[in-house]
Amino acid sequence: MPITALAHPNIALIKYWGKRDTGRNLPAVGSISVTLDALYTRMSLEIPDSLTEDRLTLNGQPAPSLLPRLAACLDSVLGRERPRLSIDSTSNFPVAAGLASSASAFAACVVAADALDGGERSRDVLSNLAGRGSGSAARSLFGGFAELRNREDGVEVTTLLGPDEWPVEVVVAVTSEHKKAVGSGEAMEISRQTSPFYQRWLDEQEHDLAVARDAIAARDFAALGRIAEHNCLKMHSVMWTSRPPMVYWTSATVACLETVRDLAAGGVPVFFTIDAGPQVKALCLPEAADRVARALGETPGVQRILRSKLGEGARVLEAG
Ligand code: 2P0
Repeated sequence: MPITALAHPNIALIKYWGKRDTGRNLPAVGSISVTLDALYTRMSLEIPDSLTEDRLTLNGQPAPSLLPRLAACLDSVLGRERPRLSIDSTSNFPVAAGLASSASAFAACVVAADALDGGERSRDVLSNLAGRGSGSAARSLFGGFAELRNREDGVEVTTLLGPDEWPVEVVVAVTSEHKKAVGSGEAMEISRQTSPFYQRWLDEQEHDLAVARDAIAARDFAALGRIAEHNCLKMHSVMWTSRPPMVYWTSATVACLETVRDLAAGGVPVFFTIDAGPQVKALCLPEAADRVARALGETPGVQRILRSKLGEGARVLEAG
């Protein structure tokens, strides 16, 4: 019988960009994110009788190119002598297009692998294992507002507020479903090595984290929006000033920013964030969500709108 885990992607409000240790995939800075409820990756693991190699299907199609990273993640949980596995992964949103698909995939992977092995590991251990697969995945073990902090030997993620404690909503304007040209991991390394703003980015992160942490504790939406937009634009400034430059934005991305700014100028509680892709994520208070979704849906270049409340951390769906 397969074991299935479900994990949601998360969207960083205070971003992770850059690694302090590429070998162990440790982030250079802490980060704060929200875990989404409506988007998910569901991953099933099974030990078939006579399999000599791992096998991966993604949304029903064979996906051998994605197998090495997932196999390494499975090795990190189950050991290299583990049995060969049949892995079936399904996501209900575009993969590798700046929607944090690696976060939900690796979070689901470690939770399913742990369950296959008895389910004894703590959330802290699983979060560190997920982070080795993909830095942002460490945060998807936790729901609501989550903060990742560096500690000497790894990372430590905590829940700042659970999903029901401050029910903000996320409206995603999907402007392109194409896979991005440069993956985040490679792009971060280019930024670390070449952007003249990289050190300043590192130096200011503790300040941004503290401001966001306080805003979340006080449920001060406007203050959270100001620091999140600033942090996002600072990260993109680092990307733009890398050599070669990494510009993930399109004209539709810019149009969405204008839409969000116009709404905010009219008193609507909304702010934007953008990750390593052209999609714009608007965070808003629940009473504004219909209006924000409509305005973004009417913005030129927007292909579709995804809406989500905040969700729970990664979990096993069915065992045994
Ligand atoms: C984040 N991003 O904090 C930032 C903001 C994208 C922009 O974490 O190399 O897939 O696998 O550790 O986690 C995307 O990078 O990178 C990411 P790896 P990951 O959400």
